[in-house]
Amino acid sequence: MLNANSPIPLYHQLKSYLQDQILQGLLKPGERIPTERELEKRFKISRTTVRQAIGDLINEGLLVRVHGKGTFVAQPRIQQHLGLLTSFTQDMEAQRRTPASRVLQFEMLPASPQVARALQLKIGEMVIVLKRVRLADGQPLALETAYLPAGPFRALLDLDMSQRSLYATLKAHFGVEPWRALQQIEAVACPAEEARHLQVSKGGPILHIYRTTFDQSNHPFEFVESYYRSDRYFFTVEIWSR
Ligand code: 16G
Repeated sequence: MLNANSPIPLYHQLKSYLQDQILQGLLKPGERIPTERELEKRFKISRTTVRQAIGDLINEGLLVRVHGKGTFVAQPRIQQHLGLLTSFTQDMEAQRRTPASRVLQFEMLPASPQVARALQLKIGEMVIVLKRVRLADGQPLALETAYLPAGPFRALLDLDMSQRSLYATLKAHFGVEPWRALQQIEAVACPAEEARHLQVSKGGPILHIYRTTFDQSNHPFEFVESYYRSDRYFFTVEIWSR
């Protein structure tokens, strides 16, 4: 029950109540929460109060509203540690999710100035372009376009990359392992094509990530431009004082 005499605003009390229900697993991911009318009746509060609490929880990513269907408990986000150089496959397996890829493009093309600079190639030198939708338990999470120098990695094109991890394949076939990477992250409005592949709204928030990965000899072997669903990821980084 909510306490109308408490100095804590009613909307905040309702919000805490719903948060607790989610944290305790009484309301489960994907489950529909009671309607505004039901909450209004059950707690004897105004529609405005209910809307304010639910609106806050939607903004915080704990609830999602599906037009015409209701408001649901959001899926827990993927926790990603930014200090660890791992592959998508490793990340998903560590979280007991099943990774999969849908290959959208896999071919050899001349390097653009941006790709050439990142891979320390000449503009127009051939690179392998591998564009994949990355899924976990069947849900699209990211769209990644990786560029690798065609010189050493041409034989990749003979492999079926919808079933493999790129990093595991590079290690097994070419003896190349990621040693360090430089990553940049920015928030952008999701472009139309990416929105379609990721099943998010066009123009909604999305994380745009660039990664250049270096091998054991500190030579760049991949440049990746990706779009990560900001509603599905939560990044953590540990920082130290000087
Ligand atoms: C990660 C990397 C990507 C790399 C991929 C390989 C980012 C933000 N992340 O998703 O650079 O190509 O792992 O994954 O770029 P895989 O070995 O599962 O194919």
